Amino acid sequence: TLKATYARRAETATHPLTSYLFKLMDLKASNLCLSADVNTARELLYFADKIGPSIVVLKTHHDMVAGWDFNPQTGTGAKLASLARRHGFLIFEDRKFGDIGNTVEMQYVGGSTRIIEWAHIVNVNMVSGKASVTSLAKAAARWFERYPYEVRTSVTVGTPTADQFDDGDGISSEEGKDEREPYSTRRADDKRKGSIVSVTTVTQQYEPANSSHLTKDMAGGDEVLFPGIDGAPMTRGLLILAQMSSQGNFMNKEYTQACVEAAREHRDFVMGFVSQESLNTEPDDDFIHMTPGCRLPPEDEDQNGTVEGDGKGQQYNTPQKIIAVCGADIAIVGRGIIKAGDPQDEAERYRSASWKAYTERVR
Ligand code: UP6
Repeated sequence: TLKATYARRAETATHPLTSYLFKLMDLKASNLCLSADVNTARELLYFADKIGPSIVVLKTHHDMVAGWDFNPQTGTGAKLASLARRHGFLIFEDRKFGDIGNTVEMQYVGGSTRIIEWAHIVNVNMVSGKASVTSLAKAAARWFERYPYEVRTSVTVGTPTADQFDDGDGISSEEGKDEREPYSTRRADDKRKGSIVSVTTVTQQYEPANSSHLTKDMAGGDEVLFPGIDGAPMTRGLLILAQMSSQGNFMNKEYTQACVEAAREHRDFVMGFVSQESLNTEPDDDFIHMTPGCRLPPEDEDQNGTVEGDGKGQQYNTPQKIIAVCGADIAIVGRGIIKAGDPQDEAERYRSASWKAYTERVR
């Protein structure tokens, strides 16, 4: 796959979000992700807007941001989503989920930030085992099942009549009614009471928490999208953290291989990896790879020279090395851009260096 163009891979990718991302990359001539590691929501939105035109992915660490507005319709997540539509990029929350399956599920869909509502992509630190991947996949599927409809169930208590018998799920229901339920309504103790006689299920359209994630038609389409492309498909994707950039990290070959296996087992949800090189080895592998630990030497130095670490364990490679030599698809750059005198100019310098490395690779 190293020689395949992004345009070609957009046509063949299994995951709709990966396909969309490759399309964006081709259209914007960008394989750059900004790691917007800032302390305030104000700065985050500022960078998303200013650097948006140069990037295809905006990576966030929402838990380092002060002043995050949790309002699902007008808050920081919704604003980011709206900027993503305007400039044409995907939002990647670098949450590195790393707990047991049940916990990561709850962290993904719940809490006050409700990551699943505004982040197209999240990632997992698979140290706890493959179950964390399965659980996130299930959580996303379940979230979509009730989207964009909310099913309200009202339960009547009384003495059951013959035709109101339990159909096996512990709750008797009127025939022909939609029985999908929000997770909160079906409780274990309902089962034990045994006195529920009817369940009226009302399938009702509800205003999605973050309508800016919807495709143009569904959302009413008043925003300017990046010319030539529609809004992102209504789906969610996962990246597995398979290799790290930091010195002395414990992700050895065997561990990385287990990450690849987990990805292959969940092709409908796993888009690819955060890694230091391409991990596509089998003919069926069409995963996307994003690589952090990226920095360019100062403008007046050899652009393919080496770059020093940050003194806190971070190690850096040039876009040339990451994209052309190691075969990653997207270079992730944080401080290289954020801390520059002119971040907008610097983002363009990174975009063009990364794109040049890609064109060399596929040539
Ligand atoms: N990141 C790494 N290395 C990894 C995985 N993730 O650096 O292996 C993340 C960091 C940070 C960004 O959490 O957000 O990528 C890199 O930032 P920098 O470019 O400022 O070093």
